[in-house]
Amino acid sequence: MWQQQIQEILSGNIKTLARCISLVENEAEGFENLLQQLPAKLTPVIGITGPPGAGKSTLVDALIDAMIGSGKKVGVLCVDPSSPFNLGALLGDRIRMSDWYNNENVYIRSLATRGSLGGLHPKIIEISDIMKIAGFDYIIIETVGVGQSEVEIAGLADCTVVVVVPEAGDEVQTMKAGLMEVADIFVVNKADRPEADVFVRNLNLMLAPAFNKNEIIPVIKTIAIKKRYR
Ligand SMILES: Nc1nc2c(ncn2[C@@H]2O[C@H](COP(=O)(O)OP(=O)(O)OP(=O)(O)O)[C@@H](O)[C@H]2O)c(=O)[nH]1
Ligand SMILES: [Mg+2]
Repeated sequence: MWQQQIQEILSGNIKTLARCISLVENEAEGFENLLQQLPAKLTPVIGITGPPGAGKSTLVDALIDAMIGSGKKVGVLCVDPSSPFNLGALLGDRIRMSDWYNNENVYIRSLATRGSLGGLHPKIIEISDIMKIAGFDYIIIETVGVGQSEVEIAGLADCTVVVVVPEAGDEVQTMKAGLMEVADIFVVNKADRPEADVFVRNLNLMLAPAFNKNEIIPVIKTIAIKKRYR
């Protein structure tokens, strides 16, 4: 049992991939058996997190564009907070990313958080393990950085990108501590805002203590909506 499905996923069968993800998502009968038989693959996972509305989905959209533009295949997991508060945003994601649904080099899958407030889907690790065998060059996981989710995503991702937006004055100081700690790369999105340069400078100052650990955390300005960075 499951060897046929696994072979199909390995050969890029998206329907079987989708069906097996649902099986695990719903913890349906046999899901543990399937997971036990999955071969291990090291497909790189990029985690995209940050406060609500920072432009994560817009950035993911731009990333997909760049990746498939260079001939890559990409799988995306969006973790939708099930709170009704975020329902509008969920719809927004669907609309923005809908362009990709018919592209054979892109697979986008939304997962509910199942009410675990701010958490990821309880089976996110297992679901990304299935995604890893499906022949993608990259896997992107988008999640809102609330609750403990950014810590969870950092544990799962090979590279964690924290997306923030420029705010006036000392707003950098009030950034959620968890977000500061998990970032491998900071993206200051909405750099079309006039506060962007000051914000980037303050962020770099705030990150300076981390240089003691010999790690430099890049800060990249983007205008995701225009697919631009500098
Ligand atoms: N001005 C400006 N607006 C942007 C930029 N990038 C995204 N936006 C807008 O910001 C809003 C939120 O963008 P999303 O991509 O949905 O943000 P998100 O972080 O995915 O939001 P959630 O998933 O709800 O947390 C949308 O109205 C975007 O059009 C940008 O570079 N500049
Ligand atoms: Mg989003």
